Amino acid sequence: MNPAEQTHAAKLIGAIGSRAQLSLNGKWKYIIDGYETGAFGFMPVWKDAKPKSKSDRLEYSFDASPTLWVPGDWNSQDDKLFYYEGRIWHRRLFEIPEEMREQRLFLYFDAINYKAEVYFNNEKLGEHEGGFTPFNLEITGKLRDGENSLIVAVDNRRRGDAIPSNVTDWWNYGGITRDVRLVALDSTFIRNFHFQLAKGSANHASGWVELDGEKLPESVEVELPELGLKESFTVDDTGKARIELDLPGLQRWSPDNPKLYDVTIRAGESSVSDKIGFRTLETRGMELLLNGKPMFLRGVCYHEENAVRGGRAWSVEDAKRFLGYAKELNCNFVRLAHYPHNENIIRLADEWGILLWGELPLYWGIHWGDDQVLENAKRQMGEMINRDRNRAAVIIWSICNETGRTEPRNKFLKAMADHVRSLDDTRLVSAALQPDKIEGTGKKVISDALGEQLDVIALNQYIGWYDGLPDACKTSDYEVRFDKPLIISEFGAGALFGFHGDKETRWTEEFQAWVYRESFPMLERIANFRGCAPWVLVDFRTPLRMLPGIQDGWNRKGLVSERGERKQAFFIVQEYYRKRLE
Ligand code: GCB
Repeated sequence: MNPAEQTHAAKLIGAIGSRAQLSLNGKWKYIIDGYETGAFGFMPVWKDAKPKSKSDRLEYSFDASPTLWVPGDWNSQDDKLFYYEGRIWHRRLFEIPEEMREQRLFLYFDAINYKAEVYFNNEKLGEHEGGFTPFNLEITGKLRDGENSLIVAVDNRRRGDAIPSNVTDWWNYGGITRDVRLVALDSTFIRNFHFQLAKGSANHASGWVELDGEKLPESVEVELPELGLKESFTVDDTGKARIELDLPGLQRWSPDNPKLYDVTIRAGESSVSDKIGFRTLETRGMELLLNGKPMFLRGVCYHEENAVRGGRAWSVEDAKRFLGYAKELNCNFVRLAHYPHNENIIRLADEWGILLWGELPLYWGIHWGDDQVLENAKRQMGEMINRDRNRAAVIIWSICNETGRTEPRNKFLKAMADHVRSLDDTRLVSAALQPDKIEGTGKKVISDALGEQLDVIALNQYIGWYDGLPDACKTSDYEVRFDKPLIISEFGAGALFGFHGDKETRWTEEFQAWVYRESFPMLERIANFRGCAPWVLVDFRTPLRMLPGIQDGWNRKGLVSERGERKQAFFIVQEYYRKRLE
């Protein structure tokens, strides 16, 4: 089996939550491999050998090693791993239930940051690069009776040619940060499917079903019981079927009515079910249209972190807590910054009616000229899209954040925009850009050539924080040189919760509130302004922010502190969005 092929995005198993599975979450043994020798040196950890006699020399032992919880980053689980960047070997032993043994079996990892090498029963299965997207590896025919051994080497060292690159303004949490599943499937199974309203149509769905297996049935059946629909579609000899289906009487999904339909797809003996919402999405000039109606995005940015507990967020409970804050703010939109977030939050947004922006960590200093980096970016993008392609909540795929304007970057990002559209033409493509100043005036223009490739222009802007004092908002104006909608994808200021003073004093809640008060009227003057997302919902950990007594390792631009306390600015944003609802 070719490992590169196995980790290819197109081969991802979709609707993973509804497949027959055994969770491999729980306590995993771990061995720190500080000099990265566990795969080849005198300490071949991957072999998980046991001493055969008392004179045997073995210089490691998983059995005697401590444990980490999976899912979970290592940094927040053990003080001595807090700053660790390197390789850690993880091991889980498990038995395979009798009823699964005759099926095709896959290991499915929701995410591992950053690089993973997977060994099963002492054989290397494959590798995966990219810390925030899922991948799966087949283990059919490799089972042992009794205990099976799954060993994963996780390496979170930063690299210039990785995605993201060396420097980010967030914590580089390492580990098996999301669920691990053993998935049992039929010999021919439905690997993935796309089923959404066709671009430009209010009630006609189109898409595809992709089968995997040697014996292909002649057709697949798609059923939506609530609409009384059941239809068959022909399977071609590559195992793909095209779906075209009218949905009469459809209630379209929207934040006000997040209606999801049960959809079942059958292929021979195999079937898969999902809950799917259907909505249209388009732009017309400066307008952003959901189900044909202009909309304004009342958003907020969120890092995938449970600051209150410490560490990466991953669970349904985490998602409820943080989308709960967003709801309280009167949001209808969340920018999931700066990388693909876990599937739980995306599915909850589908249920709760919150629109989402999904993003790839093409952030700051990427090696744009490197073809392998482009391949890596395309694969990670494919993995995110293949996981989320049926989620009505997701409306935007963002291809980068604050990237310097060079020719190689423009070429790379044009290739990314084309790639996204080739995988999914039902959503909008955006990117967080930065403005240009016109010297001697308060005017700033958004003229980045990348704007040509985007459906929605997005701008990170910090007047009042990095750029002058909040008063500057009164005399500053933005002009968007594209006839397209604009989202302010970041704005805000830092404040330490509970630190009070006059509004001129940096880091006070009053200063932060002042920035928001001044920002909204300025943003309202921009003709294309169709939404905004304050930076950021909750204070988050980052090694870039070390100011003692104020930051202490936290970016303080949260509207909510790391202990869940709401700052003054929270209520200003909440009130602005309440008025926007009227
Ligand atoms: C930005 C970045 C974001 C940072 C933020 C800040 O422009 O996109 O990742 O955390 O500014 O706080 O400066």
